[in-house]
Amino acid sequence: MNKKERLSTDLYCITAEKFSLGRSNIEVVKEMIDAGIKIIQYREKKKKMLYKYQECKRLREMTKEAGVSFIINDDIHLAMAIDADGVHIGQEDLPLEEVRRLLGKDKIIGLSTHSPQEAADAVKRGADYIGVGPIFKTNTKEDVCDPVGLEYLEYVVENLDIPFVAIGGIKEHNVDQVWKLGGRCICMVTEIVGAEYIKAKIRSIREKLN
Ligand code: TZP
Ligand code: MG
Repeated sequence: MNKKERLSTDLYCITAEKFSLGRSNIEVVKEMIDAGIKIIQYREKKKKMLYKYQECKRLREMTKEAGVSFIINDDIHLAMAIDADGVHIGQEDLPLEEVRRLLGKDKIIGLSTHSPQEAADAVKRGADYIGVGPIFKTNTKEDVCDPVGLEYLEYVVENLDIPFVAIGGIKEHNVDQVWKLGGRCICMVTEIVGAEYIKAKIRSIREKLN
């Protein structure tokens, strides 16, 4: 599968152990894989590097075996060390060009964007996909900016030809608003990792998309 094919999937999941109701990332990712999720990002801001490395080694094995793309948030070294499929960076991380130089052309690089200007810039600089958000208000991310709203998503759908992931405050009850506008890859963090039954939650969200 090429990069574009790997990015054309309905749900993009992100780990957040703090919201996972006492379950480990290993347990949560296993549920996601069992539910048929095809792309998972490891995002843990507060853990020590050695811990993250060991956890990601295991997650890399699990995702590889299942044919699931595994993306690391922010940390290029960690991504390289475990041979992740790619990284997701923000506007204030290492510049995309440097990340590309370090990871090579075959790895997936995602960049968070919050405006048409940032999105156009991401396309020009060779991002493989962009994050579009936060669509709605969210408390999951620290120092998050104000919601960009559905207007920005609509702009991306209508004007850009790049895979994108809609993120931020998306829940089962409002996912139809995002889907209706053409958000074809959707990320929900707490709605999924914080669900009592993750597989049932994913099934139920998917029913809303059909
Ligand atoms: N980037 C933009 S919003 C966000 C990230 C990582 C957090 C989204 O979390 P939730 O729980 O789906 O609102
Ligand atoms: Mg970041």
